Amino acid sequence: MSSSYQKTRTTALLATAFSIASVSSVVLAGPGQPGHSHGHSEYSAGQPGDPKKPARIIMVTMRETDDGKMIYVPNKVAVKRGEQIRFIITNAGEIPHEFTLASAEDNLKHAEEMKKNPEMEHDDPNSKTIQPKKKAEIVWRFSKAGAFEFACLIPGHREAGMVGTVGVK
Ligand SMILES: [Cu+2]
Repeated sequence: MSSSYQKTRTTALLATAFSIASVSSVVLAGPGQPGHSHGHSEYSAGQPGDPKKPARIIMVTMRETDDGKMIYVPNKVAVKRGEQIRFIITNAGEIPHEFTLASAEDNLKHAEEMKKNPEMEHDDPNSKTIQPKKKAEIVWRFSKAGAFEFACLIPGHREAGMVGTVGVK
């Protein structure tokens, strides 16, 4: 009798402790992700995708050219609103490059910040720095219609041609 009472009591205490723990972890986690080093709380080009859901694959290659340009191939992508894309990005060049998916306005602001900190590397849901001969993936849901872009914000690279457009209809 008394051991059965004891067991019930322990279970109730554990349940209470568990619910307190889960409530406080929700509070601690807060509303957004801290992820981005420049304090953006939202992404301008849609939202991070869900790797478990279907996605159309788009392969993008980055490289330098013999005449001094830096390019993405392709540099133009068309997407349907709501579509999820898995970008598989290869750096086929000789130097590091990045792929940052955002509005042109955000990318230009971000590029200004990178001039102060050119060695900055990105590993965010919408932005990857990729070393020569390496690959990275971005799974992205284009939840908003509009014109967006992917660009390399390493100083001088966007100006050398490293910008591509994404049209979302
Ligand atoms: Cu670059």
